[in-house]
Amino acid sequence: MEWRILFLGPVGAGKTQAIQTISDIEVVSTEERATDATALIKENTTVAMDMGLMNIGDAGRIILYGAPGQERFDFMWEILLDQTQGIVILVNHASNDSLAALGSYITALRRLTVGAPPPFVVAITHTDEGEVTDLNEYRRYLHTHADDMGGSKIPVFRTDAREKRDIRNVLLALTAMLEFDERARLAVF
Ligand SMILES: Nc1nc2c(ncn2[C@@H]2O[C@H](COP(=O)(O)OP(=O)(O)OP(=O)(O)O)[C@@H](O)[C@H]2O)c(=O)[nH]1
Ligand SMILES: [Mg+2]
Repeated sequence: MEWRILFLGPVGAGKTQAIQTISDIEVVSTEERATDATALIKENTTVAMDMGLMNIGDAGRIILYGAPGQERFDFMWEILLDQTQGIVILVNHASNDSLAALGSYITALRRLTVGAPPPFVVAITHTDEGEVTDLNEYRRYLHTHADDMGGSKIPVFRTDAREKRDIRNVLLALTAMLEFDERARLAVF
């Protein structure tokens, strides 16, 4: 089985890092030196996409795509969404607008996908840096703002994008969801 999964989320959430952490091949990245507001967050930013690969079991593999976080490259989100069956929304818990950021990606998914949005999970990063909170804040938000997409049943994980085990858990949960999603199983690219 081969799955194609897209990491979406704001600048600095850890999309590129997550793929670098878990990929079994050398990651293809399109990083450029950041300018303007992004430069305050980190040195480099993705301008087109990242691509990696994770082997699962004997026969399976996941092709991993990372989107750019900057909205001026959001045309890439649509292109990448067309190529992928499942989505991980990464949210930087340490930013002061993490719930709004989650909301904007929920809105983007609604806008950019035809019919029901593809299965997705939410991975909260940088929890070691932000204030200690329980993840129910995010679950409540999804319950209220994404009821049409599964709401409070959408899995929310505490994830450090630098930790292999964390990323693996997130991806295995998402592939389990894809197994049950007829559209995902039948997708041909
Ligand atoms: N402390 C801490 N650092 C993290 C965590 N997750 C990711 N990081 C770090 O945060 C930074 C995230 O950078 P990237 O992976 O480039 O972020 P990105 O989402 O690809 O950002 P753009 O490509 O600019 O949209 C990296 O330095 C990671 O090592 C976490 O849970 N805790
Ligand atoms: Mg990146």
